[in-house]
Amino acid sequence: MSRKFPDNFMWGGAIAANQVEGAWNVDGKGLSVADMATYKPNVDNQDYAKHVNITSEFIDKARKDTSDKDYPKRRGIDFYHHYKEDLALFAEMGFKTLRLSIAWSRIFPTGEESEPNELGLQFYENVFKEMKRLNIEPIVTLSHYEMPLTLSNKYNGWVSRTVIDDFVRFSTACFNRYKDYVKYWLTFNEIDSIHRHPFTTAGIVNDKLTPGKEKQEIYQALHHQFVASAIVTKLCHEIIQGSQVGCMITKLTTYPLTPKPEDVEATLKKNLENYFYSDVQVFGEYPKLILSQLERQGIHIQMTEEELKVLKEHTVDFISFSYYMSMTESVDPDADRTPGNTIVGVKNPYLPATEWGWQIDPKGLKISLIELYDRYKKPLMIVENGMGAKDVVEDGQIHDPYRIKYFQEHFEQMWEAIEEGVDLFGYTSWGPIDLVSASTSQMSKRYGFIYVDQDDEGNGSLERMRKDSFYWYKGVIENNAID
Ligand code: BGP
Repeated sequence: MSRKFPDNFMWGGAIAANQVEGAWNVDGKGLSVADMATYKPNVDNQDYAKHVNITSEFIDKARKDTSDKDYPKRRGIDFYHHYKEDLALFAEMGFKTLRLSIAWSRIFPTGEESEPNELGLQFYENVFKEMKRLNIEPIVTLSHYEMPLTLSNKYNGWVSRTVIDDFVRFSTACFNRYKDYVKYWLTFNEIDSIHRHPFTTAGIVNDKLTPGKEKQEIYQALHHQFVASAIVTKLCHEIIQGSQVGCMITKLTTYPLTPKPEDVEATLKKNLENYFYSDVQVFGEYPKLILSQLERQGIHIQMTEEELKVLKEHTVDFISFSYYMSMTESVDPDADRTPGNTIVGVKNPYLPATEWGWQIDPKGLKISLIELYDRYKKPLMIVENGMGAKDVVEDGQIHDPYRIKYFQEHFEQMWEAIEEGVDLFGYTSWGPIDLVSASTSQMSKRYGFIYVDQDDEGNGSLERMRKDSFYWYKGVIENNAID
């Protein structure tokens, strides 16, 4: 049976500047937190705790490595110089859209300049022009796990309100320059992940937080991001006619491990927390239960009347999210807890997992779509989904049936959700071309339909090769249907 997707369904892929571009010090680019956080594969950042709690000492060490000329391919697959080739491959697969991000530190190297860096602006303009020529609609994330390192050093990133103005200046420069090319914008990638890795998401250095006030300051930083997001949503609508702005959250649909009421209650609380981030951006206000929960923990976010007004008046047009796995909750302290990325949850006995412990749950995607649509009644877009796996090259070919199976099963659930009435207008797989993993900096954790010849240490020819899944995805897009 062939299952058709709606006409004009936006099929494509998603990448992030700091995971593909490389060229970290080219054409005036400043250092960004991403250049520090996961600066070298298989070294310090293998330790989750270090990844999450970045210290000043860690940054100093990373900064020294940054000046190491022997590490030219650092952080990426040199998309900066290969973008035409890569876009051509995406076009060959029939991509209708590509989600990509702009490196803030290419446009404002320290974040504090009054004028943008022309060479940085030009790079993305070239990319968008090429995409236009290939009929690939861009979806642009303004902040995907990075910001200028200077802002992190000086202000401890988003902890300071000052950064809102810097972000608004950066976003305005982007809107003005790219208004003829970009209609779809996302403000912050996985805004909820500030608690999981505050450095990459918000430039927060652990030892610069005030002792005893760590949580308070992280929530304050999050509030500043919410406000910045609302302000730039307003500006985007004003500057770019017909523009559409979305929020972007990590969808972590959570199931109770058992029907025991205590497990169900714990799950309910988890899900309230999960919805908090999109609630603020879609409904324009903080959920009362979350505020009360924070108050009970002694956390008082400072918010002005004016900020609350901006939040209320400038909500998003659509909801986008990443979906890699579902979560399971239990009050039993002995329940089996599996590490997955920087998220630790209870192991669901019904689900298989990837090599990195991420539990694969296609049905969870359908559940997520239904939950989100029922709650918000706004168009949805899946902007990240995929499976990290180790691929093997045999006689110049890459057979990846596991990846095809993963996507096929997720697409079936998307189709069912649409059939049941969910307004899902697009899908971008994560990492349509192999790129550097955010949590591990490994190259060998591959997501792509396109293989890139580069190992964990940055060695390799950077040659691009089509995997079996490349032809499979091309077929899906061509038919706008799955078999
Ligand atoms: C998301 C991030 C992406 C991406 C993805 C896969 O949370 O938005 O940047 O990296 O996870 O994660 P990883 O690269 O750690 O496998």
